[in-house]
Amino acid sequence: MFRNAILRPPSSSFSQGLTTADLGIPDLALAVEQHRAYCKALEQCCLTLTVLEPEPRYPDSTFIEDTAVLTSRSAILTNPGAPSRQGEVTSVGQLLGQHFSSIKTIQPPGTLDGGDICQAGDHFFIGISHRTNEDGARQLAAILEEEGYSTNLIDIRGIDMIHLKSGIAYLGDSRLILVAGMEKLGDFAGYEIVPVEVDEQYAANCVRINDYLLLAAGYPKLAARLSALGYKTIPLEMSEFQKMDGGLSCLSLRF
Ligand code: CIR
Repeated sequence: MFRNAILRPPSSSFSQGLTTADLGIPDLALAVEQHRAYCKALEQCCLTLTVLEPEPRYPDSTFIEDTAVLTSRSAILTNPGAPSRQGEVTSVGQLLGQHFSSIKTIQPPGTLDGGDICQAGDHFFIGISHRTNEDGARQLAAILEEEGYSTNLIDIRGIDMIHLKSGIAYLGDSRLILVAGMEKLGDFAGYEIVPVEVDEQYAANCVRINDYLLLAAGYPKLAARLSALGYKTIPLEMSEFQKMDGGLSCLSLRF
């Protein structure tokens, strides 16, 4: 059960963030509107929100998920793999200090982005990507294992994906969403796989929160499949965040 979320709206420098998407320049006003709708959806999921001030010094700071990994036992502050994003962690760490009695930190030369971490109950899939290096992934695995979780590492450097969670999501009930082709990268035995076709890949980054599932709007095949499985989905417009390589999960830290 999640009770809280931390978010940061996009700032005036949003369009200067990192991106590989060739989808044009984001419209800030529309991004702010989409972010508001996202906040409302989290409230519908019964979360209490802490909305931080926009932070123009860090154009990617709205993608706040990358700054920490939160478990029921501790908060682990990351060291984001993109140098332009490493300063985002300080203010999030200060806030998390008010909520968590145990705060740990990924140390350089380890790098790690929260978007590479997928929790599935008491198990964590940890992506090694162009942002999360092997050192960072192993540091996190050691911290989590000490806390009693199991982990396994999934190397996604060979595929065209920014973060592990661009292609995988845990739905609860031992079910995993997986983009076609990813099943051969890791050991997913024991999970029921809900496959996502490559043309709907962006929608794989969905987020189960309590009784609901947040889903990017505009992906009818996955939406139909999830409704048929009984999930109550909340579709959200994400066009402006998609232009900056961001998905649904990266807009909040949930605990
Ligand atoms: C970046 O490249 O770091 C941002 N423009 C997008 C980060 C997306 N984060 C995520 O999927 N967890």
